[in-house]
Amino acid sequence: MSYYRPPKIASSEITPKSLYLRRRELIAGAGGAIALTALGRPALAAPLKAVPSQYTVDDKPTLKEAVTTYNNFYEFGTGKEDPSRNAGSLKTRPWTIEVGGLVAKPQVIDIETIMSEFTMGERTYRMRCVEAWSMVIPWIGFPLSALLDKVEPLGSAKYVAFETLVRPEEMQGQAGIFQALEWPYVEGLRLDEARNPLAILATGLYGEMLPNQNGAPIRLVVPWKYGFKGIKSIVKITLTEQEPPSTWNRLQPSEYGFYANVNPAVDHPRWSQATERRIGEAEGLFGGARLDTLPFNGYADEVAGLYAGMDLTKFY
Ligand SMILES: Nc1nc2c(c(=O)[nH]1)N[C@H]1C(S)=C(S)[C@@H](COP(=O)(O)O)O[C@H]1N2
Ligand SMILES: [Mo]
Repeated sequence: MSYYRPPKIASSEITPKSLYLRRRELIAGAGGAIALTALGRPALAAPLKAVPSQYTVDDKPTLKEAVTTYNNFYEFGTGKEDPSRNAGSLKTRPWTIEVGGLVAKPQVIDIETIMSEFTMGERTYRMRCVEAWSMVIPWIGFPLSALLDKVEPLGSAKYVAFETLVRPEEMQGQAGIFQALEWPYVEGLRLDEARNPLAILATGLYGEMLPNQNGAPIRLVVPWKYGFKGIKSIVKITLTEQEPPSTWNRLQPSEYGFYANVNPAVDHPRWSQATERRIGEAEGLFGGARLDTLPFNGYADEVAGLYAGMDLTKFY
């Protein structure tokens, strides 16, 4: 089977290392502090300091209005516009992430510590939902590997498990009789996938704090995988020896794999994955133009090596 080459990351986008390191210092000096309102909650439009990254694609970013109003976040309802209508009730401060399991230094890390300790970078990534629509999102975040380094995974650790908050008082999709999913929403990566430089924890988009509907205050972004792997509003990260459960795989294992790498050669049982609808590229806010879907969502150069032994015509 023949794959065509995805568009390369433009070499003009690659920041010379000296400049990159100098910018890092400038940012570190600025302290990465977030403006807080009188209520002690982060000002919504607070600009985030971020280092431009070489991991940015040339595709035109999707309109911010579409990125923040066409969402999947079932904790706030199953409709695309439910999260932007309903997620305002989520309190994102105080917020901690419990990082533990097979690590030398388990710890509970406060979001403010994360915001100030890690150097944030801006990365414009393609995002391909398993439902065959896609966007291009300028995220702000930092490599997941930096957080893993902090807790020092043990040699026995093979996977990283993630969990979203459970708080039905603030997440209306978790309250009431109809439950779309089993909570908490859970996801996982193999440790070497988690350590790939493309895997980030995002705290912002479009130069601002992450809106609640996009997974505030911190969510996973793994751009070579289907969107459902990008778990939102994370409260727990656990290093494990066994492959951890993931929400959509558990719900329907024949339709949603644990790996879920974007693959135009393997169709969903109910629809083709060969093409996608690029939101914002046709009339109307959510209108989409048909584009060919790329293997690994166009990130094969960076990640294909992780799956050297796998048959890419098969479902994983
Ligand atoms: N906790 C949680 N995380 C989630 C989801 C969800 O329902 N709950 N939906 C996933 C799906 S299917 C997609 S496509 C992306 C959507 O991210 P976005 O709304 O920021 O574009 O979030 C993923 N992360
Ligand atoms: Mo999705």
